[in-house]
Amino acid sequence: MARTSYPRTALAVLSFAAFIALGACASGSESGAGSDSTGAGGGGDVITIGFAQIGAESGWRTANTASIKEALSRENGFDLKFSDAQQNQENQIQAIRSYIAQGVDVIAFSPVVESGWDAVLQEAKAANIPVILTDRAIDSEDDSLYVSFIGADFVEEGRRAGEWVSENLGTEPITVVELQGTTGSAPAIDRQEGFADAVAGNSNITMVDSQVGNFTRAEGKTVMEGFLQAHDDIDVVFAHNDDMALGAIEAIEAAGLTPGEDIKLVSIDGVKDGMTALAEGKISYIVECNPLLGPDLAEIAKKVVAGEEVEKRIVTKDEAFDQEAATKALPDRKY
Ligand code: GYE
Repeated sequence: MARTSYPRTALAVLSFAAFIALGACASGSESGAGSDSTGAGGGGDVITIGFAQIGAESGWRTANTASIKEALSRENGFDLKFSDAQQNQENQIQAIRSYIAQGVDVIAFSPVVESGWDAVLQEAKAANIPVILTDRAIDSEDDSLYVSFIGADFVEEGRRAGEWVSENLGTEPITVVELQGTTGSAPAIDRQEGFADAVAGNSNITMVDSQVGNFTRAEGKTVMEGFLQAHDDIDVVFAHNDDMALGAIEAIEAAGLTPGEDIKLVSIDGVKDGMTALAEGKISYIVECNPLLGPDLAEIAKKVVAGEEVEKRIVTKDEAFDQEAATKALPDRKY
């Protein structure tokens, strides 16, 4: 696999150019919704990093943003420029373009969807700005467009959820509905694939419906209301994240049914609200997805700027929880 490193001298020149550029347009404007910056940066040992976040769609994302802001702090040697794309790819592309124009040292982002990044990442490459992917992958033929990708194995997460359903609930005939994450996003595509793979060999399991809930609680609720109207025999909900499962719980309760008894739920993430619902027996099983990617990102960014080789792929480790394990883990849960 190709490894890309950016020599220290090239980056020093780049930082200097950025410093000049920033000086030339002191009032500088930043595009993209919700942008903020922690300082001028560009000179000395401070690493200027532009982070184009997806949005604030879930508890997972909130924890992820907090981790990134904490790790890429002034005290840790970073000048962070942060933007929130509100789940819109165009906003994210604009934010990345503005980081290129500002001549930041490093660009990092979580791609909202997998495809459509080649053009803007070619521009970053032409400007000699290394790009680090966090959380979600891109679908591109050209893996020289980024230096490293830090995130979980989403296919494996889906598979673990599917295996649990198959072994624990698929011992008798059951119907399953699926709440999908954002269309075209890596976690939605991969978790669907992993789950489908794991239950494929179990003839007791019938997938009766699968719709997009966009990783939000509100849409999870709306989609579940539709499922309940369309099907009167749902046994299990597989939600691609906790927030959609929590929305589905609201819909199930509003319909006079008991989550965990009449309809069982399985989800992915392991955020506090999800783990609480699991401890209460409303959700039956959660596969964890760790959102605390800030420290890994800080380490990789420092290495890249120092011209050191970095791992092309860093896979984060996930656990899985049932009711008992969630009850035990909750008091020390960081997010
Ligand atoms: O599972 C979901 C969030 O990309 C892993 O995005 C992330 C997913 C996470 O909105 O809650």
